[in-house]
Amino acid sequence: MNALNFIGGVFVEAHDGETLTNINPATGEEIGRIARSNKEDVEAAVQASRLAQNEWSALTLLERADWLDRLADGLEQRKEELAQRESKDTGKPLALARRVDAQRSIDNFRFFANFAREQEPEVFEMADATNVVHRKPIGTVGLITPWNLPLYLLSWKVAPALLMGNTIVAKPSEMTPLTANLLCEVASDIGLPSGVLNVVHGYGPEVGQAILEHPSIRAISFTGGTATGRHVAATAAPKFKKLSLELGGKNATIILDDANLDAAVEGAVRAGFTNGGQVCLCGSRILVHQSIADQFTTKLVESVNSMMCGAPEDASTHIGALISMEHLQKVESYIELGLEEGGTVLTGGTRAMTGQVGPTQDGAYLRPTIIDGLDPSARTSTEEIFGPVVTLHRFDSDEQAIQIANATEYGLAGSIWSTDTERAHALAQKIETGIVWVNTWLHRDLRTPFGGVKNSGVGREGGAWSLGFFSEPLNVCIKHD
Ligand code: TXE
Repeated sequence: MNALNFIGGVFVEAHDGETLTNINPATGEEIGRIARSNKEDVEAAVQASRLAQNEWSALTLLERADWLDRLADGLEQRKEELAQRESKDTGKPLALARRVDAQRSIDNFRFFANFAREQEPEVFEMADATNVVHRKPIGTVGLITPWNLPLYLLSWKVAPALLMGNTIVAKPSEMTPLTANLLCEVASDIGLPSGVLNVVHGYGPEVGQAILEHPSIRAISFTGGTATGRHVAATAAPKFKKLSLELGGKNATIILDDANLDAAVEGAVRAGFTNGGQVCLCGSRILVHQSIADQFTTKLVESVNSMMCGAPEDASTHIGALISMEHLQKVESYIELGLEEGGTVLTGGTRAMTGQVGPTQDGAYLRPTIIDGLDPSARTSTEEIFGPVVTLHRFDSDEQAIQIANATEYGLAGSIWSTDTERAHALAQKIETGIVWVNTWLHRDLRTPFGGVKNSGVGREGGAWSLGFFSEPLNVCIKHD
């Protein structure tokens, strides 16, 4: 299955006819070829978007909301194919691709369509004047997205960007192109006006960089690694482009002394190992109160040992393949580092699938891993690993838990487990982060702000925050006669 560019409503090869290989990380097999684009392709996409801009932004908010519903309907009809493509592209369990990636991609379009219908005019009355705020389109916006939740994260940006009257030049990760193209196929089938949505594939430094630099692209919404995010900001900021950066995380799962132990273990495992730990929101550091640490650790190891590491299409698989062999090696290097820094591997750390003795030759498999005994300031405890690896830390007081939670350069998410929700809510406000879940994890109300602080990014998306980012407010103040 190849991935061509989608420009001006048609699927086309890259300008230079170049392609790159798409690998299924669960088998090591080539899935197909991907258009390897460059700035010529970005230029063509921008031109197509500009031709479509006036007609698209002339529609009303409600007319564009209807288009979002049509996109959701089209994805719904192809939901199983969406999940299959996502699982093949990423190596993630098919069941997870169905439950999370496919469902949330559809929900993203439906949510913003309905959210638009709830919007009230923004009018501010003065004694002698009326102020009316108009939310105008930015124009052509650039969307650059990563490989861990490919269409889930791309649709999270496409939906509000289209809703607010913008046209799009999007670049998915070069490792996961397939579901972006499924969205384009749906767009084509429903007759979305040509040039409104354009997708160009290829390497970040070649295509992504061209998007960052293009003078007609006036806003960039980026999700990816902090290092790349730093480069994105450095390139786009001097050009005064609007920027939304959703970057890495090293989130703390904090288990207080009064937590419901079974619920906390289940929550910590979900937060730590969902999608093989390849979610920026994952709870990759587990902080547990000294008084319950031994009991908790025993249950945690038992629960992690029961996780099935296996082929994505196997219904019993909890942990599929990681995104690539290179990424697997990066994750393994952190396990090595953890041992060098004085940690102890309580379970995992091997390449075998469940029930298998030797390493799995062709797939990027790694058993879920717990490293105990590390100093909270160790590199393994503070740098983003982005794999099925958690570090375990003990604390004696709430204050110490907060101190450890805040002791990284990141600040994206986290969770607190306690039977006293008031105590947990008060503690949550002391964590330097963007989102804290209490007695749950990844429980999402799409109206709420999503994003982080420090090296986890700049800005928020979600509900009104997305409508705000993807529009330029114009205030008209009318003096009463
Ligand atoms: O991200 P990248 P990758 C973290 C995680 C992971 C690391 C790298 O730690 O190990 O980031 O992952 C495009 N100009 N997260 O390689 O490199 C690139 O092609 C413009 C956290 O996926 O940031 C891709 O489309 N664009 C993250 C997108 O940026 C460039 C989820 C993200 O790639 C570019 C994924 C450039 N110079 C990884 N270089 C999260 N917050 O969820 C690359 N790109």
